[in-house]
Amino acid sequence: MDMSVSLNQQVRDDEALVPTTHEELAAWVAEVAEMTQPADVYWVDGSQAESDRLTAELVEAGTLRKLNDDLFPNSYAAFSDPADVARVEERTFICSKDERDAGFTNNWMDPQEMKSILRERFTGSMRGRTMYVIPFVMGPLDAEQPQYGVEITDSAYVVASMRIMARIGTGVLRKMEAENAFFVPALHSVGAPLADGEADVPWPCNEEKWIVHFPEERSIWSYGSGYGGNALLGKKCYALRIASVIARDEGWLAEHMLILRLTSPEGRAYNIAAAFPSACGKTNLALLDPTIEGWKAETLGDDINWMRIGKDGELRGVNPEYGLFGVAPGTGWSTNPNAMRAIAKGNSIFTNVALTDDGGVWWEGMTDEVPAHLTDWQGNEWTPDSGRPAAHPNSRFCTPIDQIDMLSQEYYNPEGVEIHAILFGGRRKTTIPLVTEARSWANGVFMGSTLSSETTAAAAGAVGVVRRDPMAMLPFIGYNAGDYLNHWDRISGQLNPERRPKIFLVNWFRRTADGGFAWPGFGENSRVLKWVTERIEGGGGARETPIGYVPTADALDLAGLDGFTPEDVEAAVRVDADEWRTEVEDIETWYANFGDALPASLRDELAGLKERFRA
Ligand code: GTP
Ligand code: SPV
Ligand code: MN
Repeated sequence: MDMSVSLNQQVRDDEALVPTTHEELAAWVAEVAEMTQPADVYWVDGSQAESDRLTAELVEAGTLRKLNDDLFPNSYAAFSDPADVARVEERTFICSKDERDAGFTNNWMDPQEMKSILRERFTGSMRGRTMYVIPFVMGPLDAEQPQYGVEITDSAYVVASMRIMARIGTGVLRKMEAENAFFVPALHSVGAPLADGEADVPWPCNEEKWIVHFPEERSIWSYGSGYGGNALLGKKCYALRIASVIARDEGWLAEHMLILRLTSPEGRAYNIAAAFPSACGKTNLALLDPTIEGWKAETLGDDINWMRIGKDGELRGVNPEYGLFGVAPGTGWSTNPNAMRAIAKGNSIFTNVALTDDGGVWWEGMTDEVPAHLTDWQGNEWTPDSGRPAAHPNSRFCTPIDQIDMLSQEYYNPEGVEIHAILFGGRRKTTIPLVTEARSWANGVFMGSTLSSETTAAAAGAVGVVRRDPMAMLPFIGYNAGDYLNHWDRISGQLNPERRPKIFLVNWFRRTADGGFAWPGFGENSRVLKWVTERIEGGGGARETPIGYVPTADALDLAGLDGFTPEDVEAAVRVDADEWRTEVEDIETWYANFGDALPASLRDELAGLKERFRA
């Protein structure tokens, strides 16, 4: 195919356009260039020199602000369009051929119809911009079956961020070529073409946004947004929505989970995976600073966990990401010193945080002392009595994962680690105890499938509304949610019963009558995890309740936790029958959505729960 004639005059030459021997990739890149009509096509090699050049260009364009090197070396701040600050679930689609395969939790449109809408939007959408081609791999490149992707984007901010979040560049491309491997084509445009001579804005985007997945093709088309999960397509779009479909077909699990290794003073290591909805504490738990004597924590992952069944029937988890895209507000020297140390090493991109007068960044909760003067995320003067947050509630830090001092060496292991416990957790002011151990594996899957949480600023829309969020995957299941629960059920059946992880439900966000948190959280969560490990070993004081086992008042190690008493533990783990009867009704309503697709084991679990509250 000769595309030189149909391409914009400014495309350098055919050489620049096809620097790959991977024929499908070359053809796709040519096809996209023909449709989007960029001024230039550039293949991202992933090098430091290239990154320096791109960030310099972004500074020149006003997209990035270089921070003071003495405070945050080699780091930058970006400020988005105020209407482009979070994932847009209303604009996210799963376009399976059959509507049934998208299920009730997803927006759906016929793939042909969607393609024709998208082709129209993408036609000429990159005019006046450079089209970047980013080869990447999710998970280690030396995995048995590396999970390749190629993102095409017209945003250099996306390139710079993808370089932190995923393994990218020429090394990946060469291996992909050598294997003539399948890759997920992930197409992204901010949807803001530039006319000849038209000046650019710091954060180009389009009012109209489309975040679209074609599960059968395993392809992604994202239009109109430059933000996080909408634009860094290796993350939620690939590693959760598309990967969940691949996982369904291949017999594994792609989950919205952190992975933490906790080692006891006796040297016993436990790998704990935890699924919490967006902005509900994954990164914080993944970087836990234990407050109990002699316990050591190591990070394996903070947002995504791909789990396969090992040769002995054990569940093994791998973090496919390469960086952290963490919620900034609430991340501070007292709550999360490990994250702060990683950030302080630099090489980070901050989005929608506030700027300090000395060229650093700040956000609510970073330091106990609030700066007297800041420039807020929208560029306005800010003082403590401005009456509004300085940083956007969903402002983020994007930082290489290897800057975490507590990163486990096992992070690099392509085989992953055996998972010993799974926690499901949400943000609930009432009803849900601090920690509950499932009565059985099936009861644990029930806990996951009925998980609920108050919505947060991580997605556009109302904040603080309780919704069901199965396995914290509600916005990320790339197929029918009923099939997803059946897939969990099927995987369960393939696990060695002796090696099946124990499952727990946690809630760091329960409130007391006076409105405060019922549990101090953060590093103190190590006390809850200690009890979890004791339960794994068959110990740990526990009391049976209708919903599962909760710690007895004296079973949580409270040594050194001043002012927190066993009575407070009792209040934090209380199961209120009235609250739970309402909860059970709500679960029944939730389950009704699944119709016949609900696994029988979960139906039985609900019946059992209802019965126990009746008794
Ligand atoms: P995503 O990156 O959106 O998936 O979020 P996440 O699940 O990684 O959440 P993160 O750890 O960034 O925490 C989100 C917010 O919850 C931050 O403001 C934290 O300060 C707060 N938070 C995290 N853990 C705790 C806790 O144990 N107790 C309390 N009270 N707040 C917490
Ligand atoms: C989440 O919302 O779960 C995130 C942030 O981790 S984003 O990358 O925007 O999806
Ligand atoms: Mn997340």
